[in-house]
Amino acid sequence: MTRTLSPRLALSAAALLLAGALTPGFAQADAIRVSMTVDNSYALFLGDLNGATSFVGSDGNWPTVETYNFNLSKSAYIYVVTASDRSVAQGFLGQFDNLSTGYTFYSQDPQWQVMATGLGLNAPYSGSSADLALLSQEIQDANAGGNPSQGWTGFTAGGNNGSSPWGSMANIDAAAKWVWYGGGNCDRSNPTQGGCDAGEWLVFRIAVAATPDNPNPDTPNRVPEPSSLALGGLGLLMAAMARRSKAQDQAPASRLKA
Ligand SMILES: [Ca+2]
Ligand SMILES: [Ca+2]
Repeated sequence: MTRTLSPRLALSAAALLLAGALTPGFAQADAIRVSMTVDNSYALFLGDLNGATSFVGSDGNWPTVETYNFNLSKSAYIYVVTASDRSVAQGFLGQFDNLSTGYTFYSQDPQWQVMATGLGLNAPYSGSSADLALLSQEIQDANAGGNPSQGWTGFTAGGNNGSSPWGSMANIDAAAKWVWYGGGNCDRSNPTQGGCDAGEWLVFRIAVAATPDNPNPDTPNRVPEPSSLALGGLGLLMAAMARRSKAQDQAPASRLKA
């Protein structure tokens, strides 16, 4: 005896699946909280392997830490566009908490990649279609091994949160380190110190599905490691960013130039 699903029942099941997948906060998307700052400025985007699809926020004041919350699927990427003033110091400092799994990682975790566009000023710092297109084009160029950094490469870690000239940044663990790209005329051993141009603007990125054993899950030779997702992401669709909490922390009492 054979049984077939009635057309009506099949349609209902499909509709339910679709509704679940499209609902923000869908149970399998992970809630991520990011607290970060950049010396001197950044824009935070979400996207996939081949481009940026949504703008989260930006800031150009290094003494403040900004906190953002959003839900991400396993296939998502976080992109951080950065630029400096080529003066005193430069760096990206951040803490990323997966509120769904309790996993925390920092700006210096090895799953991060960085690339230098060499385009200079006018980095994409908004959610305009032109900025999303520009960033996506540079991402695709880097995916193909282009740009001054010859594709995505490694960053160089500098001092911990609390180190000079910045001092301690609120809402970020002391274990987090300032990082930058050791390109251009920067000190290769510690590009966060001394004003320099690493081939800006730069783009940092991390795959939600990245793990310490498999930092680049979408590269052709990947070996899937589904058991220990760095962000623990299990969602099917990016549920997009939710809100930027204005928990902008106070600047240190003495505002050093950096
Ligand atoms: Ca800031
Ligand atoms: Ca600077």
